[in-house]
Amino acid sequence: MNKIGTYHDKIAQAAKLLDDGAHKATEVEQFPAGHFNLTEAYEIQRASIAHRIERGEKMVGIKLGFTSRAKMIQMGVDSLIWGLLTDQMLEEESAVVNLKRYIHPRVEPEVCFVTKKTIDDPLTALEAVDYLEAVAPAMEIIDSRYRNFKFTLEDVVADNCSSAGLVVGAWSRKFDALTNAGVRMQVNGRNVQVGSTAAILGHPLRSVVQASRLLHGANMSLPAGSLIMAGGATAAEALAPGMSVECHIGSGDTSLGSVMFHTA
Ligand code: OOG
Ligand code: MG
Repeated sequence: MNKIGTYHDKIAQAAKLLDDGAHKATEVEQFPAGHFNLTEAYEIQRASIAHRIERGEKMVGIKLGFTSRAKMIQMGVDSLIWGLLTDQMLEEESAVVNLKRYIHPRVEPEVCFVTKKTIDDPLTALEAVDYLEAVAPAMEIIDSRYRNFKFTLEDVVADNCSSAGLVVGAWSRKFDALTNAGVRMQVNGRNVQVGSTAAILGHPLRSVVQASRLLHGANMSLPAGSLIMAGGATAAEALAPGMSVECHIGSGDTSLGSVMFHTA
């Protein structure tokens, strides 16, 4: 087999393995150290998403990962990463999330934006708001396909940054409410994670700036009406059946509101 054939096989095989893991909710082994580099990891990610699209899933946006120190420390990875979101990942707000379709899910408090114009050029922080339709409190359900949720930077990128589910609360245009707002995630009424929106790159709008740069660098454009998940503000918490999970962002008049779901 020629060299190019071998290279493409490596990407295709890893993508198939990870997509199978995600599709069937089964763990996969971490790849041997150095099996692929970061550029190849993003190729594997895109090839695995192609399998989802073939099954009829629709792209709905992008997510950023490791935009906060809390997340970097929890997972031992210290570079910003990004992945793609499909409609199959959307879980209904205030409804019951069936954990059977996940492997070992965790939840983290986030902020979600929806765009109103195509993003295909790098944006500054000042420009970013012009490209956004609204913002909402959100939670991401991450579910690494790797055994014991253990991975390297390359592994997690190939695995579409552990993307698995997301729950989005009520939309508003309260972009001002995002400056150093308190973030509280509760399980069955008890605080399990507390933090601030400032933990997300200093301000969640910076995630939009980073997203625009990453998209531009990858020669991709993000259509109007797409979601951008800004990244976890705190460490993630393991999910189990019988939980009511709620996330509050801000308080009083400047509150962005809250978002919740139950597990079964
Ligand atoms: C990787 C995904 C990171 C975030 O918000 O930082 C992420 C993981 O922790 O498994 O989604
Ligand atoms: Mg996340």
